[in-house]
Amino acid sequence: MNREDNTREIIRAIGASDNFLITAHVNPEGDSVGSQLAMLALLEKLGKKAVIVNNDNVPDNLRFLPRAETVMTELPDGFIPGAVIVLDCPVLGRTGWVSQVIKDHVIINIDHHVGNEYFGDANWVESSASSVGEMIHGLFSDLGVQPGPEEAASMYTAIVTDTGMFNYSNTTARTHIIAAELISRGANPQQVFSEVYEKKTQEQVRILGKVLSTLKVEEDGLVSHITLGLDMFAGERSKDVSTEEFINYARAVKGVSVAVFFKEKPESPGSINVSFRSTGNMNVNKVAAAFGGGGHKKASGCVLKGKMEDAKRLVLDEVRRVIKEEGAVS
Ligand SMILES: [Mn+2]
Repeated sequence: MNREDNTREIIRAIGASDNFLITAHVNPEGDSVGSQLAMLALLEKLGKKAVIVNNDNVPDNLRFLPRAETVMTELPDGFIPGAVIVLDCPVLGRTGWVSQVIKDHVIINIDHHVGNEYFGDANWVESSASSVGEMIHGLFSDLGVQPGPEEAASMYTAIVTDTGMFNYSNTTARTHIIAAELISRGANPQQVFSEVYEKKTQEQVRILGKVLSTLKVEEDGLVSHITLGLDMFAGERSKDVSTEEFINYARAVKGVSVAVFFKEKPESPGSINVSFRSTGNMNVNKVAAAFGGGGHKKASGCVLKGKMEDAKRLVLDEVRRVIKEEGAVS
């Protein structure tokens, strides 16, 4: 199916319901939250009702987004959606507990991950899109709805965060054209940059320091990894620390092809979150998939239950195996 067929299917499915539940993947980041808020506004402009329900809270650095305070982590009492819109999720299970309550509803799946499982009743998967935010921007155009300054800010944030501030290989001329249009509609690049990247808490900077000191580089310089352990939060007043960008430091080491970040956080002890970044030809989606996770060729993640040391051993063994198989170069 081409893009028109896909969006037509989505537009038909949106037209068939009056109230929606919008959800996205666990540990939502800029693209998930930004595209959810833009979708919420779009539905309301179409005269429909919608709520956003996620497995986890909106992270601190995204709470500046207009209406971020309306995002819930529980189903509103007695709420029965006509349809559920799942954004930025390659598999339904990535929505966390939410997957259990939505699985028997009409599902509209909008995503840009390679390997999306087309789990929806209507599916629109565009792996060449930089972000779901970019896709929602297209939906505004297709439906003839003008984004206001609030939605423009949300979609701009989605694009900025998923492209690493227009630096990753998913950044295209089209991405910049859309970003320019969103700025002309009221998105403020200086505000987005400052809120998303420059308001670090002292706890965040101290924990970053501890995490960086764990850096290891192995396999002739091809693999780097860093670790965040529960013990690193000892003595810190706040344990609510955004660690999403820490992996960029491991990724920035010269010569590295694959960077891995192992995290065990106070809110989920016994759960080891693993993030992968690839700078070269290696497909880290394969590594994450071996542990039930997923993502993109160059950015992916998975969760392992158990002890940190066991998770590290299993994951690094798999990284080595995939490197051998694919002949990684940085
Ligand atoms: Mn995304």
